[in-house]
Amino acid sequence: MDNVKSWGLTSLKEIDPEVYNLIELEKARQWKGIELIASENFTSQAVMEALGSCLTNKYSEGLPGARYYGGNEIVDQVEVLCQNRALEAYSLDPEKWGVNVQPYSGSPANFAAYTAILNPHDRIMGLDLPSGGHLTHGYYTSGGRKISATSIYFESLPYKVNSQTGYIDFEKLEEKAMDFRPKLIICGGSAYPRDWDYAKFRAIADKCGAMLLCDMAHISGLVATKEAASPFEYCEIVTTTTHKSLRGPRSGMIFFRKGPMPPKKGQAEGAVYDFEDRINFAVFPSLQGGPHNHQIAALAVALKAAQTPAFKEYIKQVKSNAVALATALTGKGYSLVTGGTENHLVLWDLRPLGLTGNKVEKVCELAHITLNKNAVFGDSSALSPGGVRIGTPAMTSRGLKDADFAQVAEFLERAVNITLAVQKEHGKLLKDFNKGLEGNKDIETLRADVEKFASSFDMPGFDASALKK
Ligand code: DSN
Repeated sequence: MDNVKSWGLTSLKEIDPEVYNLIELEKARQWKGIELIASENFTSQAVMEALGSCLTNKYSEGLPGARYYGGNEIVDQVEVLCQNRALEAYSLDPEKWGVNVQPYSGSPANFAAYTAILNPHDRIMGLDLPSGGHLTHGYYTSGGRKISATSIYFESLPYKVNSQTGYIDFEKLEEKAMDFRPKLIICGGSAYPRDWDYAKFRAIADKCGAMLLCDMAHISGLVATKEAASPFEYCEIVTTTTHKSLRGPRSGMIFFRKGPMPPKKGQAEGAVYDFEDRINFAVFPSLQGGPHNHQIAALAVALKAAQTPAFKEYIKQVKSNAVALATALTGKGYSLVTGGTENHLVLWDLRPLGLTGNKVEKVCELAHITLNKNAVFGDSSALSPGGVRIGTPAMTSRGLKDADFAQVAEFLERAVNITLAVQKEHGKLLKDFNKGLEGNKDIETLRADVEKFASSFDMPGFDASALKK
């Protein structure tokens, strides 16, 4: 057997150069490119230190003070600290709200919340994926194929955005909800560029007798800094990931109401919310095993940072950059869903140009700009959608300001023009189109300009100067 020093105290570079080199390559990719995926961000060195800590070694099934293994006296403190910071970050009264910080990420958090409050085949309504919703809010295809476990285990009926305006169609939602009588309405989405009118959702939920859950994953940094409306005022449950605009590690949280329920007709006097035990039990033992304590510690670090004035400034800049990008793109005559943005993303409708999101995504990728194809309302296929989603959180973390996002819009315009030219010359069929990308000089020039621009900005999380050598 190797001694501990040789297998357990030797650097990654020495032990496994293959993985080490791949990580170095990924660092260079992140540093040299323009990262516009709306759900991504660059987290801090402090968060990464916690993620790479010895906390990964510990099993701790259960909750602080009630674990199934010994040796959790420190891990208990980590989790309680994280819980407290989570409530503080969203200005929640611990008498009225609790939080479970153990979900491994957003999709498990959502499924745990559903498991806690629904029975199999209960009815739910979430924003349709092509309208900007999320898979876990109950997606099935137009052909009826159930894609998400949420639609496999529960009966799901989506609501949509208005096809003219791109805003949530509340009238139709209400009409559908009154017929369908869901037990749960889910608000929140992955590609919705506007703020959420939670009061309207609440009114509809009350009218049809549903609970209201918000998945605030995309905007959790905006909500923490009060730069977006708060779902906590109106929802019974709020779920989130923690690595998007919140800029933490990859993880998830479920917030739930506790204490007395507000009096309501037909409700027993003195009724109290019973989510706490049900949600904790759904997370463990129903769905998960041991919590990822390194993630929980890293999340505590991010939640501390999220309460600083500097983070508030950051989120304001995220929004301002999104407006700058939207203004530049619409100024060039391009079409954005809802005509603009109130949060951290824009949804660019490429159909008026005769392009698909796939092609623009591909050209951008070759030019070292990362964004994703995205359905826009009216699209029938999520696999060949008519738009791209563009987010500002990651590049704002690198210090980009409004004028820099106007420059990003210039790069995007060049990418779109290249896509149009290649499509004109080689045709729409993907295999023909792809031929026009091989050795394309305009893409090479754009890539060089993009890399020069992106690598002039600071890089959080790791020392990019080492990559310059
Ligand atoms: N994959 C995330 C997004 O891009 O929005 C959501 O889970």
